[in-house]
Amino acid sequence: MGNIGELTKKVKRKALELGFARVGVTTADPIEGYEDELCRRHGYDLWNVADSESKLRLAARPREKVPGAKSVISLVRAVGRIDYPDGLLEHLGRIYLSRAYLPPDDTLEGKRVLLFEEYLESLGIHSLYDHTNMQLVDRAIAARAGLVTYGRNNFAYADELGSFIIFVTIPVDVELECEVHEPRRGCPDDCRKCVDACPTRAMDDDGALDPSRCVLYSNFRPGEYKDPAVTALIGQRVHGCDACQVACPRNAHVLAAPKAPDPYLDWLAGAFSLEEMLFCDEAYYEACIRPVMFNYIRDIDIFRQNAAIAMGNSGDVRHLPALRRAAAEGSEQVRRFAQIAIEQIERTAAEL
Ligand code: B12
Ligand code: SF4
Ligand code: SF4
Repeated sequence: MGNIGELTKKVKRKALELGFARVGVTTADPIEGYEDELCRRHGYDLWNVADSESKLRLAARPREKVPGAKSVISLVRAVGRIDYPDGLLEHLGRIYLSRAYLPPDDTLEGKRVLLFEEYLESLGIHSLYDHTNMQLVDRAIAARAGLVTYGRNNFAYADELGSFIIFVTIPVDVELECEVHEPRRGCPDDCRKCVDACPTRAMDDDGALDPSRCVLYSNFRPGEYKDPAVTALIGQRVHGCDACQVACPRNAHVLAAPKAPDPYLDWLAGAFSLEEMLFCDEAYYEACIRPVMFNYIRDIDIFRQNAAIAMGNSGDVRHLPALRRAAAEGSEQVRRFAQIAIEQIERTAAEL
């Protein structure tokens, strides 16, 4: 193994060669202030944050969470320059459509990570990255490595890439040349566009998020835990939400820039429909759901429930025949959500 500076340069160069837009390295020290902030916020009960050993709190202590970790490499994938079809953006967040968040090993994005790890190994650096589970707090690590500043909307922004970036955070067993930067927020003091744009009012005036009100949280929870006060506000979104990023002036140049087509997404835009999702079978799941919604949900019934919720929110009477069929034939939870959607559409129609 060469000297630390040379080794770090090689690692960074390889990351860029493999298509990561930014790369930084920081220490495996705990993230200061993170656990206090987490405990101060509402809505994190799902992660059991009162317990100091909870998954989310441990994720801010790299050395403790990942035995043997000596430095942490922060990799950034830029996903803002993809031409996401409007018909899909109505229903899904960009991070999921990009297929780059927590990518499985047998996908193109997963292979990119594996190639990077193979290279590390060839330099005598062992990757301690967990390919399947949340491991460390991505944004705070990237902020300490000097790659990003925060937005009031909680997002991490990498200057001209905006917030449409996804992190892969790789702890390693070697001391590399580390950078340690103070985290900071890069927003004008008087801007609240993100807070105002949130469809579910999930952030307070200063941007502190209540995750239990965030759209994605509602999307991934099973039916019995979905909060009706939130589902009524999520509109057509079945997997994620970009409203607080799209409203942000720090992203305006990314949204206005030329985009590259993604042929799979163009195909998916023609194949995706809420009705197909409502009756999702194995074949439809494999072609249209798994490739963009593989991250959190393992129970196909939850996708069916999300489709019923979006149909109900649309108020569109054309959905009624499909919903009636689902209310008769679906599982208990699908029947329940289909029935709620039918009543919602009938109410909307009666009010017109
Ligand atoms: C749990 C989780 C969720 C939860 C809770 C989200 C949350 N904000 O806490 C739910 C399910 C709701 C969720 C939703 C989403 N998520 Co999520 N999520 C995570 C996860 C696993 C942990 C986040 C976490 O630590 N939360 C706890 C809070 C306390 O930490 P934090 O969000 O980083 O907040 C810090 C900042 O607010 C910061 N801060 C803000 N201003 C300032 C100012 C100063 C001066 C300082 C010091 C600090 C500071 O302080 C906090 C503590 O450090 C990460 C992946 C990972 N392994 O880290 C992805 C991650 C945060 N999610 C991501 C995304 C894209 C989303 C969604 C957009 C998905 C979607 N399309 O719907 C939404 C966005 C919600 C939002 N506004 O943040 C991306 C964000 C990418 C980016 N550019 O920032 C991440 C990083 C995944 C990834 N690998 O790229 N998510
Ligand atoms: S991702 Fe959507 S629901 Fe979550 S905080 Fe942002 S605007 Fe609100
Ligand atoms: S909308 Fe305004 S306050 Fe919110 S993240 Fe963007 S610049 Fe910051």
